[in-house]
Amino acid sequence: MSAATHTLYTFRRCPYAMRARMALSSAGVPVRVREVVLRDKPEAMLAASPKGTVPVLVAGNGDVVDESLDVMRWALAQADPEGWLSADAGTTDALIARNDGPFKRALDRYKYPDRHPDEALVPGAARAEGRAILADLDDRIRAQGGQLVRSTRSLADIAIFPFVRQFAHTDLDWFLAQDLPALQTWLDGHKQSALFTGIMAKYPQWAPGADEPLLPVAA
Ligand SMILES: N[C@@H](CCC(=O)N[C@@H](CS)C(=O)NCC(=O)O)C(=O)O
Repeated sequence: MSAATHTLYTFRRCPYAMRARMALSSAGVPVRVREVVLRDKPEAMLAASPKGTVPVLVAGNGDVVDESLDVMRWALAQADPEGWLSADAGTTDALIARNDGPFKRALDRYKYPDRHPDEALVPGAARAEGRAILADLDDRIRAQGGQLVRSTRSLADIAIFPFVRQFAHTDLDWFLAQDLPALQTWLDGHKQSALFTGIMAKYPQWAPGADEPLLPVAA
């Protein structure tokens, strides 16, 4: 077994952590996984990154990378076997910014309307806002022949797919009834990919001294 020098604080169901794990797995970077429970964050994680969000990567040289997109880029800078970083950068950045901004905002209000008591939420408005973005993604995937920026997966697909998955699963019957066939096929493909199923392995909560399994490396 290769000695892993890097540590990742992660939470299995967090979409930000998912995209970081997928990039690390694709790059084949040896990383030891520390599964976090968000209401019981380990002191070592907070010492490394006091802002208290996952994912947090602590590199072997002591560098701390605590934004998911930075973790993705850090991983791909070491190895990028599918050329995820070579897809058009302007399109990639714009798609990710819209995902992390307006789409995430709509997702939160659609999935957790009770968490926004100060806002007069119009029923159905958040879902409609999200759907408009999904319709644009559907058009793009059709135009590109399979993925968001080109025919094969790249940084934008991996950064965005965990959020689309969460939106779809909020009411899967509704999602599947929408006329978004290219997006539905795209989502299904990512959900079934070896890359995704590999990084969704379940681990018990980490505590100091506990096992630190290696993140699976994509074949
Ligand atoms: N901008 C951050 C966002 C990460 C984030 O918000 N993660 C959530 C979980 S999905 C979190 O850790 N929230 C802190 C908490 O719930 O205590 C990134 O891209 O890494």
